[in-house]
Amino acid sequence: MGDSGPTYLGLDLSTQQLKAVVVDDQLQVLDEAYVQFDNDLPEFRTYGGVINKKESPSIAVAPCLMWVKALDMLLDKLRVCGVDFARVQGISGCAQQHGTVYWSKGSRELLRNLSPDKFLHQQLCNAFATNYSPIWMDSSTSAECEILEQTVGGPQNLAQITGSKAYERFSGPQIAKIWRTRPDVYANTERISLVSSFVASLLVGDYAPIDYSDGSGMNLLDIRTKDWNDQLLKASGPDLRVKLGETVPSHTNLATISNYYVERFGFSDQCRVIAFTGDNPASLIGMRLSKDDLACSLGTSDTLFLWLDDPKTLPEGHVLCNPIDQDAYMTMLCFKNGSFTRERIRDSAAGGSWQIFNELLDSTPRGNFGNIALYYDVPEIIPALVGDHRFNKADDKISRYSSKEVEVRALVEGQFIAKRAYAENFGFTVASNSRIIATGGASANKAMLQVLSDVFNAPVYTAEIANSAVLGAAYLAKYALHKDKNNFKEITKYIPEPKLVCSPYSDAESIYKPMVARYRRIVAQLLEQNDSS
Ligand code: 5FX
Repeated sequence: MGDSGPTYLGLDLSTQQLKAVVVDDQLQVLDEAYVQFDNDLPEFRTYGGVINKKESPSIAVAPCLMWVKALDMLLDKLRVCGVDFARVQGISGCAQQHGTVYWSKGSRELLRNLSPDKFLHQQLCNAFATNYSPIWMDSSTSAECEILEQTVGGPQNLAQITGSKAYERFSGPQIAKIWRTRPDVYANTERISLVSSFVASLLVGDYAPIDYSDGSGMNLLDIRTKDWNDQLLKASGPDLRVKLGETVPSHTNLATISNYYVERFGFSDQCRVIAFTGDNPASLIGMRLSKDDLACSLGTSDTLFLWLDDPKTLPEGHVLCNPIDQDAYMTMLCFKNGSFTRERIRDSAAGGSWQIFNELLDSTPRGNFGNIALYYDVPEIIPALVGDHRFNKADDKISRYSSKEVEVRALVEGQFIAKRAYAENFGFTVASNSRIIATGGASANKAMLQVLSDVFNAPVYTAEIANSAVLGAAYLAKYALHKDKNNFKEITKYIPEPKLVCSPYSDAESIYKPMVARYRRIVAQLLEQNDSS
């Protein structure tokens, strides 16, 4: 194949940067580049890629023209790296979920007539009905959440239809807020894109459709029929069906790349653009999660990903359409108290040393002498609790443990027992071939992964996939172009398998199964106390 075989380009427009990865036909990474918004585009004055106003901290927006400018810059960076764009057969991408872009009237014509002689941002500076796109960190739409839930008879019904109860960051409430508070912006909007379909639009030179998976993060899409729910559309703004356009499977081969990129960067005029999706569905692809696996990302916040054959309605957590298998689903469970909470206990119990933390962890037996605890620095999403809650063997609530090692194990076991309980609620059970795939910063800590393995009674694997979302986008590009001949497994067969790091001890299930049941009772009690206080 040498230097002349086909390549695929994956993009990821995340909160802080726009990333690119070029892979060869065997999906091995050839080149990578990124544009960091704060440093590379200081004129937009973002902090972490976001603009927050002091006077209204719940509002979080990003300048969409910054994202436009970043695309030209990124392609220029790749060219400087020596990327031969003529070899790129397919491009796909992903983006931070939930953010919305409001194209102004007449913008479709601008997109269709992009001139290769000018930068994109020069040509699209008047293309937006609002220059500031609300993003996933915005939490200013409580009123709209309430309206959407009431429209369909409550949060449970909304979750049943769209896969999630109303969340302030979700696009439906965000669109409804624009309609309610800035009717002129709404009226001047020709098309609403998600951040993902917005980048795809720039590449095809036309409005690109929203894919089912990213569309599941809107509180507007019926995840079973894959069509917009008319009641919810009506509650979010007039003529919204037209403004949102049709929805498509995530692996849809959309169109050839716009002539702008052929002339300006030397892409082939045959290069295909595949639908873009959300960063979380793209991560599921990048991790190559199979049906019986569970992915556990241990970072600032911890996230679990599961493959679901059928959607399940639960009060918390998100069910999204699966980006690879059109008939399947995925679930995403976010836990806010991840590494900061682990670091707090490391600092208080182990003087800030991970090595001492691990020694303390290893010096206590599985089950921690019957002690069980929950630690939440910030209000947790699931369960909705805050503060530290320590219990002894007799289930009495106590204010502290007598030893540091008990405190350390209580933290780690408590975090993983919670994950098992909520994964089980979504139907996860360990099968003989199940793997727990650990990613994120804390997945380098073997002592902690041993506890993860014991709590789930399943082997834990790690994969060196720091950039699972952008890689997932590149894999999606190849998959979409070859799915008629090969399934996803065959297409990704060259990628090294995750490495086995820990296996459960033989007594693990007898210890942790009862602890999961105890955890459920404790949480129910704490929630009940909160309700009555
Ligand atoms: C998921 O629901 C989220 O809000 C975040 O993970 C964003 O997708 C981050 F980009």
